[in-house]
Amino acid sequence: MFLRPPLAFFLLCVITTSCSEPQNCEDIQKTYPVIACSTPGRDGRDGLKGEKGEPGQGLRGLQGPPGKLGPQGVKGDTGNPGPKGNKGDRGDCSAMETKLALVEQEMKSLKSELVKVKRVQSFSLGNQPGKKWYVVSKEKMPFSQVKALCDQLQATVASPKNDDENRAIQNVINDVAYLGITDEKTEGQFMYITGGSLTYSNWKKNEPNDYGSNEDCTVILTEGNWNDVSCSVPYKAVCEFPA
Ligand code: MAN
Ligand code: CA
Ligand code: CA
Repeated sequence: MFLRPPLAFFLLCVITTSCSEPQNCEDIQKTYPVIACSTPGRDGRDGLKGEKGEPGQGLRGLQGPPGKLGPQGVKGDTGNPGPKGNKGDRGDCSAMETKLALVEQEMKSLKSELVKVKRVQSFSLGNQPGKKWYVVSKEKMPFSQVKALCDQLQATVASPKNDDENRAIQNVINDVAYLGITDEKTEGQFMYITGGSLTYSNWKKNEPNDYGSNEDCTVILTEGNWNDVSCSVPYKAVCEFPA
């Protein structure tokens, strides 16, 4: 069956316009009256990307294995000290106490022995209570040895500070003996070897004379007066002990 051309054209237009925009169709119709209304247009450009969709409704997968151990962290600050502990038990001190009592008894006995020994010694040396006392050596020796000897006895080389002390020394010596007085530091300036300038002297007439420019030590003569002598010549030692 063949439709007549004007009817066929009309039907074609009706079919094509029903599935496309009327404006486009009219435009195309104006330019291409037959072809334009019967051919679909080309696809347009892709639109902008849509927003992310909601998570799916499917089942959640199983939890994976734990990850690797991380690196060690930085050491923290020192904590506060803990509370003080309770006092411990009293140990067994009985053995120690017995020993202590024994030591105390021995100390008491030694002290009374020492009192006796000191009394005998004082009597034999002719010591006077409250006064310095002196011990004389048997041997003669240079001044350096005299100092060492008195040091060893925890004493000093005798240094009379007044007539009374000078006489006490004179009374114990039976020969010339060194005193703890020299001018080794500054020639002509006699001083105590323990320090300080002389506060008392008993020089023999015309002494000190620094004979041979080599006399820096002092001796006490048996008469009780003093002479400056060479420190290397041997004389007796007199050591002095406090009262
Ligand atoms: C004489 C005097 C003293 C001197 C001695 C030295 O006795 O000159 O001053 O110290 O000789 O041996
Ligand atoms: Ca001198
Ligand atoms: Ca002299």
